[in-house]
Amino acid sequence: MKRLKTSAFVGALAATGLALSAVAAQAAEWKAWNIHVDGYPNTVAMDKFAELVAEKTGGEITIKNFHAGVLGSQPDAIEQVRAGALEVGNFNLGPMGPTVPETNVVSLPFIFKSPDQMFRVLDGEAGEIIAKGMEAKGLVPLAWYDSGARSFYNSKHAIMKPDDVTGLKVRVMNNDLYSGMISALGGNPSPMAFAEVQQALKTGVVDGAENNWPSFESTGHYEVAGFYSLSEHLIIPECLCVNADAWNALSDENKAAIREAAEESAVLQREEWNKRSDTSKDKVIAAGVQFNEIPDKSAFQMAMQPVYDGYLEDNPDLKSLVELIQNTE
Ligand code: GTR
Repeated sequence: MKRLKTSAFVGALAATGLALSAVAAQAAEWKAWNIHVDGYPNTVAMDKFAELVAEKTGGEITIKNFHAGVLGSQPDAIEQVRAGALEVGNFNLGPMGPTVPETNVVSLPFIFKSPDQMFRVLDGEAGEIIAKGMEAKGLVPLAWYDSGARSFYNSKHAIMKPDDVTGLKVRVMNNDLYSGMISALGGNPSPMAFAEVQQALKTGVVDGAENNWPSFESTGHYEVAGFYSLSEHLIIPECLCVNADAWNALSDENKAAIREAAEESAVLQREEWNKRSDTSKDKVIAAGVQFNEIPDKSAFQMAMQPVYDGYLEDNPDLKSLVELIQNTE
């Protein structure tokens, strides 16, 4: 039997005299976590996602977005979506690494050649392995968002070679791989939540951090860290994820509708991302940030060998996944 949309369903129930309270069980409101502020590509895309989900499920599922990290830090939010306290999250795969070893592969510095190659990887077999790893831990990825490439910035000096990182206190996301990455360059890693970085830069608790252009700009970090050096050492995908139990409880019709909504939101996110990367870069340079390219990144890449060795020692069975990514054109 074809499923009825909510309004028709309510009408049918009323006609048969059933209690309306039974209807409430059919409709669900999902809470969604997002770290970014208004106008950020991911925020725009999540608002679109909410709009499309309501439309495409005929109001059976609605999404309430909580932007700007008001529901807490990213590592906590990942656990909350896994536990079902929240249903949806737009997560960077970086802070997910400690929970889902398969996702950690994307946190190996320089593993991707470009964001385009990253999306080709995600659309192929490696993407399936990563998605399965997430599902096994209670997170279903619906679509992949762009987050460009991350580069180093700091308040002291331009970075041209690994030695320039020596002695710098650098904020990293919560993941031992990133601490290992900074240590391998001779810096002092400081794992910290995103929301705390601005203050830590201001007070000198850290000298620098690393992120893409839009986050460097949207957080105001550029106001206190005036050197941005284009290392592009990490290209990390982000997912629009849903709690596995909430997902599995859906009808096939609603699953298809929500996946379609997620994919459409990802198309919008990637368009917005490209625009915002340019405007953010222009804005911070106009504000006086000294920006430098690093023409030869091979010394940085070579310095990352201990990070790869450590990862493969801990996860010998994921060697083929690393190679699969490295061999993807
Ligand atoms: C941003 C990313 C966020 C968060 C943040 C960070 O680029 O979109 O999800 O991971 O970086 O550095 O904590």
